[in-house]
Amino acid sequence: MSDIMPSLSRRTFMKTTGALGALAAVGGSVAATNTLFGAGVPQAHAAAEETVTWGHCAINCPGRCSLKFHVQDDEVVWVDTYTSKDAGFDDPQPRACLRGRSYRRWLASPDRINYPMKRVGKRGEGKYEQISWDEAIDLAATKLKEVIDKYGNEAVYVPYATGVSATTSRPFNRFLNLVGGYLNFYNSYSTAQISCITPYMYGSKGNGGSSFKTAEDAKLVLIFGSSPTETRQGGLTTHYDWVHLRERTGAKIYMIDYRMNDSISGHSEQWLPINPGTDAALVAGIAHYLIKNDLVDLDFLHTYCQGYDEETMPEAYKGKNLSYYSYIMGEGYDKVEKTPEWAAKITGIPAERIEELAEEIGTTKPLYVNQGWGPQRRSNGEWTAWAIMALPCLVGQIGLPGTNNGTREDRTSPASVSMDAGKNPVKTSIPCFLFTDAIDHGTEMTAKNAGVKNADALKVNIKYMINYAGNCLTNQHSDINKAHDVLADESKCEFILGIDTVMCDSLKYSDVILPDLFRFEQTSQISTGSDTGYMITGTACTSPKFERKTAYEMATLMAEKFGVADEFTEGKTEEERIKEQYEKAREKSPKLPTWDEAVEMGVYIEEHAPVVSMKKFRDDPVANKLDTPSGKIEIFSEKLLEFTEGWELEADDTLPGLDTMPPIPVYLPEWYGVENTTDEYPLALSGFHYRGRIHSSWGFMPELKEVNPQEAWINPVDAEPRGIEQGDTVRVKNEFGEIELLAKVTPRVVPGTVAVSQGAWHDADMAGDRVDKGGSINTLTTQRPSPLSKGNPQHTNICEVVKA
Ligand SMILES: Nc1nc2c(c(=O)[nH]1)N[C@H]1C(S)=C(S)[C@@H](COP(=O)(O)OP(=O)(O)OC[C@H]3O[C@@H](n4cnc5c(=O)[nH]c(N)nc54)[C@H](O)[C@@H]3O)O[C@H]1N2
Ligand SMILES: Nc1nc2c(c(=O)[nH]1)N[C@H]1C(S)=C(S)[C@@H](COP(=O)(O)OP(=O)(O)OC[C@H]3O[C@@H](n4cnc5c(=O)[nH]c(N)nc54)[C@H](O)[C@@H]3O)O[C@H]1N2
Ligand SMILES: [Mo]
Repeated sequence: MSDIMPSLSRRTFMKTTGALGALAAVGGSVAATNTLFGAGVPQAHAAAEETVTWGHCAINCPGRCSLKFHVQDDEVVWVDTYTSKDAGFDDPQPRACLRGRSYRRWLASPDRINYPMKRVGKRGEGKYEQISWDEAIDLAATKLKEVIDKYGNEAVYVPYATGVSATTSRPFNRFLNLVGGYLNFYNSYSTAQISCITPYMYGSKGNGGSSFKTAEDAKLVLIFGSSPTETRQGGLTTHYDWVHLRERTGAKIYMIDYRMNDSISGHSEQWLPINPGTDAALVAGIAHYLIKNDLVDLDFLHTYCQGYDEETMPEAYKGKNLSYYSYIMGEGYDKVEKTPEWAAKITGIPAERIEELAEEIGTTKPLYVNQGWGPQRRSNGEWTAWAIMALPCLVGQIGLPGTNNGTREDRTSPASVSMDAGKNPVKTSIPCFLFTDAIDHGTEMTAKNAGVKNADALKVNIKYMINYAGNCLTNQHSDINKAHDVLADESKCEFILGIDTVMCDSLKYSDVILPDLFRFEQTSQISTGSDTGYMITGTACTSPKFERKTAYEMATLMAEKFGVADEFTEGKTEEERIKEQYEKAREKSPKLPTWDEAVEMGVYIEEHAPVVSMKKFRDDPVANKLDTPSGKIEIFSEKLLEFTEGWELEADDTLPGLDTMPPIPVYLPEWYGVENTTDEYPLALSGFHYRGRIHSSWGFMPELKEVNPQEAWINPVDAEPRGIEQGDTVRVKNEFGEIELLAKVTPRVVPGTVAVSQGAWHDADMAGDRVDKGGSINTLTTQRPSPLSKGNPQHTNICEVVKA
């Protein structure tokens, strides 16, 4: 570009063609004047100055990239992003992806929510009528008072929701904390299983992974279930680090995935196809080969780890064949030797290939083992994640340059301080995935059967919810048909307040809806990053349109009704709060620019040194003990055994022959997994996060849907006997429901498994046949949680596929 137009920057181009640019923006009025140039041009538009404000994506994407809003006459006329004009060509650039650049379509969409509304149809029907702000807040506050008086604050809940990320994104929690609090949740839908298991193994100190930059020093890179090209999009996220890694490393790379994901397309030799949910079996088969061929690093295992063999078992468990070695060699637990042949049957990877890989793993150093969160968002996810983390331990590839501890890569961001949401007087907490149970039969939920924390049991069912920026009531939760039945029953949850920008499926269950402004329609700040960190400071691109308000204003109005507005605001506007928080961040990190500079530059970039996880522990395991009970890496966890004692599990949650959850990283066959398909539902069905959306966000936009159709990936081996061809409309069904979408017949998915991206907009006649024409995989997922973390096992399903 600079070679062709050396002196004409985009900005000068806009200035010199100002009148023409304005004409394009007001096509209708131009036509009416019947002349393109001269006196006919509407005066106001011809004179319109373009202003540019910075903003950022606030959706739950690791990118949260920079956006530039070009505004004329208080209307956004186009959106672009940080470019090489804002930096040098070689500098890192947090550019937005196509979704971010399409924001103008969303912010000015005919589907945008403009007014407060109240429900006039049944829950889930989506029928609403406009009401005033006064009436809306009055309804929401009156009902909240009633619920608190009748049931107590534990009946109030703010469900998991990730549509807004910024330093002031929890105003409703702050408000509720001032009026007695609400039922807490723990876990996330993103990482319930891996976040639960990792502290048992590494403690909290060994938790983080090594950065991708570190992997540049590796000779072998193994990535289990991660696709940075799809889930780390944007100019300066891990996708960028991934591309660099590819260019710079001399390492061999393998990606282990049940589908050939976009990160390896064009590099098919790097794809190691595996049956979903069976990674722990692959690791066990590799471990067997390593043991048989003296390739394990016994020095490392004996110095740094507990539970590998008898020698490193805790005293009370010696002599019982409970070590990892016993499990692998067929002496403990199930008494089955985990040979590569055994693993081959389960994983679908030939035994010779497993042996070759094991040989490479045993002889190539440094080894960088990394996992995404796909393998753990499953019914056996805690043990799968643990097994993958055990792999680098077996060969001592932890804490050294070029290695990783088997968790996801490190990400660093500039210092930031979030709004103080206050203290919640209610301490009881539930796993976020179990909120529909807590609505339906909360009082039956206990610590032992449902992971209730800080109380033995729930005292009341959930009766009131504030659903702010989330589609997790139905679309992003599981078993949409069951969720619908629970939510549609007004005697269960008595009131739902919904705050969003479009009518997503979950919002249709709201009794009152409030119209929100995007973060780029108000002052906002966010810190994020990957190997490089960045911070974006944005200001309102236009004045608020229609009757939309900020969430901070909405929470203030609710606080007024309860007489706690002064305590809520402390006399501060949201912008004043953001500035105050920013000054605190600058105290932590004095190199941050001043507020005014931050606003002016919009994007602040901070380079970080590569991180080698657990380096200190590797250097000196005595001085830098881990905070596990043994101070070491625990491949056998006594703490897990104790914690789960007396838990009530459904029978097949346990490994055959064990009456508790295994305290070592074994392979557990999944319920609803490849080993548990049925005659009726003979195929496994697994999800993934799609490049076309962030979850359900952007999922309604026709232009993006056209580029990124909703498809069921099916191998030709499975398609052919079903008479299914590329592009056919198919139905995917199981005991929970039925969806309709297009077939993508492709060898990029393993035989026996169907892949459907998560996040499509649910679209079914809920009073009729309930067939979901939107193709949302959550019509087919179960609400049964994974056993230990009580997390969402949304990638573990079985199905049948037929031509529609
Ligand atoms: N474009 C886009 N980006 C996103 C998101 C989005 O919706 N769209 N969501 C964001 C959010 S909130 C999150 S939490 C992250 C999610 O990030 P991840 O959880 O890492 O993403 P997934 O796509 O669920 O899984 C990653 C890969 O694992 C594979 N996989 C699934 N099951 C298995 C298995 O059993 N074994 C193996 N080996 N592989 C398996 C999938 O095919 C996929 O390629 O992404 C973030 N980024
Ligand atoms: N089957 C299956 N289900 C999954 C997953 C999976 O892998 N498989 N992944 C899970 C994961 S990891 C996650 S994080 C969850 C995510 O689930 P959600 O947190 O529900 O994420 P989104 O679907 O993006 O919904 C965000 C909502 O916020 C709204 N929104 C966007 N901007 C604004 C704003 O400025 N203000 C307001 N008020 N609203 C706004 C959007 O319109 C949208 O309705 O989904 C989970 N669900
Ligand atoms: Mo997530």
